[in-house]
Amino acid sequence: MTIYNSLLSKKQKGEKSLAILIDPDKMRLKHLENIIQKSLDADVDYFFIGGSLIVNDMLDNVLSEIKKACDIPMILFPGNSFQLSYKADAILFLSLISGRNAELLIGKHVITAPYLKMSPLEIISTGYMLINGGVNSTVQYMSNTSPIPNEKDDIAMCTAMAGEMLGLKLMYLDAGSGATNPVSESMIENVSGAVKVPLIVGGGIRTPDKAYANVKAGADLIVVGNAVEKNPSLISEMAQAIHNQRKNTVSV
Ligand code: 1GP
Repeated sequence: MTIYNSLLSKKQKGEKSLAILIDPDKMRLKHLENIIQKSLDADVDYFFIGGSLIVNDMLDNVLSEIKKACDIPMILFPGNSFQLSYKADAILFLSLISGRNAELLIGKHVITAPYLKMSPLEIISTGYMLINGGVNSTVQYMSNTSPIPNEKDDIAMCTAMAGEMLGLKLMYLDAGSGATNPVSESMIENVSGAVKVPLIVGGGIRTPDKAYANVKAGADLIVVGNAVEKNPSLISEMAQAIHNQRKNTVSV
């Protein structure tokens, strides 16, 4: 089964997933081993691999290390069009639909399309929506776009609806890495009610309680980076919060 089809079937069953975000720039291999082991123990569903800048040559190394150690699917979450590798399983083909920078809506896609066409990667078109997380995020600066204000649920809903109508297969609400204010439950509830495609939520999620509140509000997949980078022991608590919701939903 493809990764996308597994996301769809989980959504149908009300099962929720956790992805751990690994930024190859920040990751030392010793630390990576620990994150992989804890992810295996906690039954983490996916690894997202990416960062706004990748300034070293760690991308391929990180992918090889994960592959050697486990079968958890590796999904590229590229901060720019150079962050490509055939070693991953899939790529989020991101269109920054919250912004009005044509390069990030279609321009870079034209440049990377021939490479991706030849690649074995599963390509998952994704409507990427940057939400104001209370700090000037790297994505905001690098993309030269304004995020959607965090209380404007209606703008987020209409943006997601338009993205779905354009054929995008996933929606991603991101408050940006290290956000002080993660995406609100109210926005998650409104956006998840407005579209049928699976909804990813990330940015500034630091506690299992917030992860739990997000899946309750309608998120299908929670992405956590910084918090587990600082404290890998959080992985099991995060997974429990998200997967317990899974059990509760199934047994209803
Ligand atoms: C992925 O940007 C997030 O959506 C990750 O954010 O590093 O703050 O968890 P954190």
